[in-house]
Amino acid sequence: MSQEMFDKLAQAVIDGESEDAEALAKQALEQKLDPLACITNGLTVGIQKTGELFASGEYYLPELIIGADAMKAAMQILEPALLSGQEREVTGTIVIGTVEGDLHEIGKTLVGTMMTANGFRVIDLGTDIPSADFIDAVKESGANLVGASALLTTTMLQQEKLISSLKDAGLREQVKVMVGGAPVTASYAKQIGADGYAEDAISAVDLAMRLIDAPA
Ligand code: B1M
Repeated sequence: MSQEMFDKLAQAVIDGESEDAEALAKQALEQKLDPLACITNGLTVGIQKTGELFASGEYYLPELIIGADAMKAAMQILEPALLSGQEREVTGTIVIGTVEGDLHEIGKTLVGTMMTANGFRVIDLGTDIPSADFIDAVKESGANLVGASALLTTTMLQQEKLISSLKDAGLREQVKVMVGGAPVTASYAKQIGADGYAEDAISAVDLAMRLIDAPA
């Protein structure tokens, strides 16, 4: 039954049907399906397919936009359910954002939600965030982690810029920097001097725990 729901959620995103996506997300919670599985095995499959159709020229930008809107509509229902089981508190504060020039928010927001669900204090700056804003937020919050998301091959260069800006601001020793996003790899993270790379929201939480030596 869960696979059927995952397929329906994926299709609602591919079709850009926000109302269907929202209604299905509500049904999924009523059926006690795991909200993270609905996001990973349903919505994410749908948005990836949408991206493939865009890349192959079958979909244009409007379809990409309405697909993302449908995904966000369902996430608004599912994400609060991810937070409901929160029990532990860790001593981590993370400033997270999507780097300058990049408007992709869904993955970054999911990472932020999973970090919150696992006891981190999350300061989510949003998208298209210049390095200077990350730095101001680290200074204001005393964060010990910075998370930078990038979805474009052009904007992943901003992750490197952020790391040098943190060095220039004298903050590099204070924070561990983690990077992620579809085009980012572990070797790229190493090359730019990040402390770690995570490929999805669950591994981002594990990585953050390791980086600040929090008990598992
Ligand atoms: Co864009 N887009 N997009 N897009 N878009 C991609 C990235 C693309 C691969 C599509 C394609 O061609 N197949 C392509 C990039 C090509 C490249 O760079 N080589 C692309 C393009 C070209 C563009 C535009 C340039 C299109 C145009 O205007 N002609 C434009 C750029 C705008 C800009 O940013 N300046 C653009 C715009 C958009 C929309 C606005 C329409 C929309 C985003 C809407 C929104 O976010 N509100 C959009 C979408 C939806 C996509 C795809 C289809 C899906 C992205 C997504 O939300 N995935 C994407 C194709 C793809 O990625 N396969 C595509 C779901 C999400 C859960 O996954 O974001 O990967 P993801 O996050 C994951 C992991 O990566 C990881 O954990 C998350 C959860 O598992 N992760 C982290 C992410 N951040 C992390 C941070 C961490 C750790 C892990 O630590 C800090």
